[in-house]
Amino acid sequence: FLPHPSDLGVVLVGFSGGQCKEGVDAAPTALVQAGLLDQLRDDLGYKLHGDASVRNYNEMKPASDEPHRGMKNPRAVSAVTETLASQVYEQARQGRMVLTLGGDHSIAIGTLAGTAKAVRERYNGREMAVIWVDAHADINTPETSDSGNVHGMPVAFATGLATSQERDIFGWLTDEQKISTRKLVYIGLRDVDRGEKKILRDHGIRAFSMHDIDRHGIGRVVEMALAHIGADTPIHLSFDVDALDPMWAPSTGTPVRGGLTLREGDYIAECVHETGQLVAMDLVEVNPNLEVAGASETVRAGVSLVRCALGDTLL
Ligand code: 5AB
Ligand code: MN
Ligand code: MN
Ligand code: MN
Repeated sequence: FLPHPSDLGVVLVGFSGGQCKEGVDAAPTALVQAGLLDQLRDDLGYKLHGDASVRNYNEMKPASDEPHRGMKNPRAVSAVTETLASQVYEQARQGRMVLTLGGDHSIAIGTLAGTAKAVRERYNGREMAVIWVDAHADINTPETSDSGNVHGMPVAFATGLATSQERDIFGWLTDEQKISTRKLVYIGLRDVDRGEKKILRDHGIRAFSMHDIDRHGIGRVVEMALAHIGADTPIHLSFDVDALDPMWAPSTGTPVRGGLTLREGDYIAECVHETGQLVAMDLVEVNPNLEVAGASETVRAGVSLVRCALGDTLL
């Protein structure tokens, strides 16, 4: 029942409305120009599906978009992610692995919704697991968020910890599109807000911080993360490039020092590939307009992470 190994649905999301810095919408074009899709086709042998051009989702602007419960651009982010949910679902439902290139991390509200629903349908109601690799937990509710930026909230909406009655502000999310906090695991955390720490604790969510990686090493941490998920569970990997140390990925909106090395990031991706259970990957938060001197390095790091997750081997 696993995705056909060589079919890949590609979704290119030029969107920056989940946060306040322009430029993260330029990442898909930069990643494509760096040769990512050519490499997936020519080196790794994937057959690519989906729209080959980057869609400018920043154009999806509702007439008025006043903040709601502190959220900025709530209707725009909601409209974009609702569209994305069906795009990703369409690809996943046909048994294709889905690669989404963001854009800021708010887009994961859409990508997770799309794969969660497709996995339930294709695997007899089975719940998928999510590996969230990030410096941040992105599990603020509108009420716990200090910034109002929705890219800090996608996990809260995806798990149903944040809900909404307004259809045009994430009220479209159905139960079959949501994921379980039990099947969620974090790697790389080092900048978690106070309210988020309480949410992680209250719900017993499995999280491996940089401290855990220092203590056990990346090998053991990935082993524990995969053990938590359990074998035979479809995996959605959501990779925020800011999980990497700014030394390797400086061009990102919310960099935090003390992060993963490029090899540790690649290693996580390689191990997820090795499970044979990967059904979708997001690569988000590359912003080529920031720390411009390091932009090509950041893009190259992103290319490397995706290649590793999709089965590139060293030997
Ligand atoms: B990212 C912060 N927790 O909610 C917030 O880059 C940062 O997708 C969120 O991980 C970072 O604004 C969002 C302070
Ligand atoms: Mn982050
Ligand atoms: Mn993130
Ligand atoms: Mn960030």
